[in-house]
Amino acid sequence: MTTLADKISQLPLLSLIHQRDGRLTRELLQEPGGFGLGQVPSRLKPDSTTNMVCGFCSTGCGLKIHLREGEAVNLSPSTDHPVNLGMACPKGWEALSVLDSPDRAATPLLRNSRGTMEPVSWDAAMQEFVRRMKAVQAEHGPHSVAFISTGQMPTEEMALLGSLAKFGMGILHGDGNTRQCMATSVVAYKQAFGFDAPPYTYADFEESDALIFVGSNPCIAHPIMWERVMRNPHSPEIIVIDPRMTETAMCATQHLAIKPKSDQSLLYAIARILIKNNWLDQAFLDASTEGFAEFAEFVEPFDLARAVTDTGLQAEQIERLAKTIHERQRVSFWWTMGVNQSYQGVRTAQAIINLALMTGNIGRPGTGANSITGQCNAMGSRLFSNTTNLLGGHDFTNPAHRQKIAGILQIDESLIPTQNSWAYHEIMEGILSGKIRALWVICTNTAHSWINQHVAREMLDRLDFLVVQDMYHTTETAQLADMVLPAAGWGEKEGTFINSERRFGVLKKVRKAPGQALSDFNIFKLVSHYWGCDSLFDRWNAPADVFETLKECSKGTPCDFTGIEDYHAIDAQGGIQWPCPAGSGIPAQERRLFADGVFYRENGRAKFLFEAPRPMPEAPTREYPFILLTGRGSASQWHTQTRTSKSAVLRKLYPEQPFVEINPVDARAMSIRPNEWIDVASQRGQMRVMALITPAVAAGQLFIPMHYEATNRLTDAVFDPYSKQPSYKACAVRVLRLNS
Ligand SMILES: Nc1nc2c(c(=O)[nH]1)N[C@H]1C(S)=C(S)[C@@H](COP(=O)(O)OP(=O)(O)OC[C@H]3O[C@@H](n4cnc5c(=O)[nH]c(N)nc54)[C@H](O)[C@@H]3O)O[C@H]1N2
Ligand SMILES: Nc1nc2c(c(=O)[nH]1)N[C@H]1C(S)=C(S)[C@@H](COP(=O)(O)OP(=O)(O)OC[C@H]3O[C@@H](n4cnc5c(=O)[nH]c(N)nc54)[C@H](O)[C@@H]3O)O[C@H]1N2
Ligand code: SF4
Ligand SMILES: [Mo]
Repeated sequence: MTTLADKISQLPLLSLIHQRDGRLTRELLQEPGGFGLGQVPSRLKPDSTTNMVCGFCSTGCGLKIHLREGEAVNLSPSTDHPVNLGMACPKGWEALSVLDSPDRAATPLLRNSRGTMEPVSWDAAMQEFVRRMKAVQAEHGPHSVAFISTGQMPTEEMALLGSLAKFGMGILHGDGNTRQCMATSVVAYKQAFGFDAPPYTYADFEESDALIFVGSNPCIAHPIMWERVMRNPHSPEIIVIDPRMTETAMCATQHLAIKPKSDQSLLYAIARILIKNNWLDQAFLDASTEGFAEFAEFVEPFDLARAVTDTGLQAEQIERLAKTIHERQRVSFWWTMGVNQSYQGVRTAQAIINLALMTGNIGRPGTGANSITGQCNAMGSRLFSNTTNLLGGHDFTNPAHRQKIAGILQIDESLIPTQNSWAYHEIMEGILSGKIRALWVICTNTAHSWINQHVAREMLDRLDFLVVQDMYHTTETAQLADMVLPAAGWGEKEGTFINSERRFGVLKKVRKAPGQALSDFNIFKLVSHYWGCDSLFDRWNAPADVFETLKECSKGTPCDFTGIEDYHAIDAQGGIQWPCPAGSGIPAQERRLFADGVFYRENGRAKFLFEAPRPMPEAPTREYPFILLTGRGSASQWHTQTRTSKSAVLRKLYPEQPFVEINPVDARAMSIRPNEWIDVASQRGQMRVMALITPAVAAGQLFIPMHYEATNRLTDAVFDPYSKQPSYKACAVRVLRLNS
């Protein structure tokens, strides 16, 4: 039998590209930066090193790439990079090895009439792509085609995709996997501060004398941020608010193992204690905030007794935390997915922000209401992907903003949609209702990571045309696709990422992409060419050109980076944080926001926002008595594992079999033995897992990492009403023993 790999190897490499008008397509097959497939990058000397940022998590560690004849052969963490100071986690160390894998997508693939995937030329793929997308639009209207993008591509690629889709292809609905991750923080910050602006710098990890982590497990998810905490010389209190005894909680001085989704009750009770004792920064409240009196009135009923009932904590634990916040001089609050991925995530995040505001813990070293981002370029996606907002944090519904962006891009203003896109779940539901008929999925793995997979798969199956653009042709989503477009990955292309502390870092091409895989940038350029809208993007021949345009878009906004000259300037500085307006001189290496107490809202004040907590949408019942928590399982696994499972080193560092953490009390009650295979079932699906008996999870709760394909068969598709972020972290499940 001829395998797909055989067929790919039989394809002549470049001759399959039909030179429609010669010049353009040939150029697109040359990677930006002046070197083509198989050639050595001209400006990198052989047998030298070069620096770039890591492409996994949002920490943005600097990696020194060792080159032989211009090709990366090894890497080590950069010792002079301000983020990681010579450290890297296992994923960073293995970043190059995951690129070499037999399942890399090396040529476009098209599903044939027998239902199997056939390698085809770029020309055939592009013609088919355009023919079918346009046919869907002709039959069902322009908005029946949608796209889903990512927080893991360079900013310039996201901006090109968002602009191509929305200004060139007439697509209205496009969202990113950042909806699964960051949407809550975006909305929380916008409402409270007036702009999506995480205020901190990593030096704050070292300068705090109390760090409070809410729903955040940096030991596993952000190991190098955690290393920065470990360097803190101030004997800080480390407080972890997490239902589980996580690796981070084990290192904490206070662990508040709250009942899942009771954070608001706890945070409001703490606010009430601070108010009752007058442990407030009145001067800051008067000068820089709005709505405190209403907030003080609102928290009145959230007394200690109520908090004890709601959270399952002891009164002394809650009082001790309030006292710590009062007594310590530099208190920083950090939150991640335990807050964001909730049906009431926005108000929970704002309950954290409120504590920082009322105690004046913002704008000073070692303080802040700090959302930690997730993916390497989550921040780039939040500001420049043209999905939830118009390039540079602008608003699609604002005529002045549309005019500004149209002017900068030199395009007709009427090409810019005047409405916002549907959110991810609305796009998915649109498939179910027949309004969305074709979907283009770029750099994300919907058929594993989206909530409630049973329904998600059904939705993807209904599409007339599903295109997946990925590094690997084996992802769960690629296997459902009608067409796979082979993409270059980290290390095989250029651009910039923005990390969690708003720092731009540079990505470089130090490896050839396999076969005919192209950078996403060049795939988007090819699409624009075949679609017939390439004149819109005439000025964008390489990522650096987009960077220049985005700079202009950012002018006058809070994320203004007009002062960053080019990629070389970013490199020379070890990354540059926004804001960095032109004329501001060479920026300091570590900068935080709001040092002047002025926020981005019109009146310059931060706003207190609050709302009564709501009951868990799917509370445990007699039939489904456990609460299932999901999240990151180990520092060596990345999400849906398309990348990390390709490294033999990383594979040794994590349990290959899906497992569930279960408390010894529950295990004993059901006579479950260690490592026994059991089934965990929710109302929506079932999953076979190995029992890991551990007191790290409380009785009545279970934890399953998100890295296994079946985890999201269990989760419940409910969403925060403001951010529309999925509530991945809590649903009701039961345990079934196999042989009982
Ligand atoms: N190794 C590794 N690192 C990663 C990633 C990865 O896949 N692997 N992914 C990256 C990405 S995109 C992201 S978004 C981040 C995520 O980083 P984190 O948010 O730190 O990781 P999670 O494990 O998803 O969730 C954090 C914690 O929330 C807790 N939690 C659940 N429910 C509640 C609740 O109701 N209240 C509170 N207070 N806590 C709760 C869980 O027990 C869990 O320990 O990690 C990034 N880093
Ligand atoms: N149950 C549960 N589910 C969750 C979560 C949870 O905590 N619990 N967390 C959610 C969160 S926070 C997140 S961020 C999502 C992550 O979910 P996904 O985004 O689906 O996860 P990844 O595995 O990172 O998928 C990225 C895909 O892009 C491909 N890729 C990598 N680099 C490139 C590139 O440069 N170009 C192209 N075209 N493709 C590339 C990879 O091969 C991979 O298939 O999962 C969410 N799902
Ligand atoms: S901590 Fe994050 S950015 Fe740093 S090496 Fe690990 S995955 Fe890469
Ligand atoms: Mo994420």
